[in-house]
Amino acid sequence: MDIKFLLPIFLAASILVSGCTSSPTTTTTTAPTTTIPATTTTTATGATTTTSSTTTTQASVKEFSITASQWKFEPNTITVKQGDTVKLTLTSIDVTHGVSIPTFGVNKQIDPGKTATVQFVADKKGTFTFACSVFCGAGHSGMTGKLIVE
Ligand SMILES: [Cu+2]
Repeated sequence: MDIKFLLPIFLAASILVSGCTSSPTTTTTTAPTTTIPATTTTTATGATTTTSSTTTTQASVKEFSITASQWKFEPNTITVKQGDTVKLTLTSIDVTHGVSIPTFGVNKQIDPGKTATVQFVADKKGTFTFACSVFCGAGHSGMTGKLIVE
């Protein structure tokens, strides 16, 4: 084998290698923000707003401070108007309690010495029981209150 014969091959090979490595196209692949169109499922019936009460109920924010202790809520009855945004500020003066109002998707733990807040829209009329959702002793099952939405 002659060196003159090998040289062009070597050169060609080195160009190829350098050609590949010298241009590192650093494409920073940022994840394309695929905006998934919100599938708005419109009800076939066409949303007909129900129950237009004769008295124009002014929806407002109703705030309540509730103290939880073994084994009661104080106050244990709260009354709001349908459509009101209900804001509950809950404190426990002894052990860990909780508050659960399943109809409105409320379930919050109330740690002693801490303030827990929950907010929901009382969009359904009726009398709903709220209950302690964290076992807190012998009287736990009777630790309930009433939410009246009129
Ligand atoms: Cu409890």
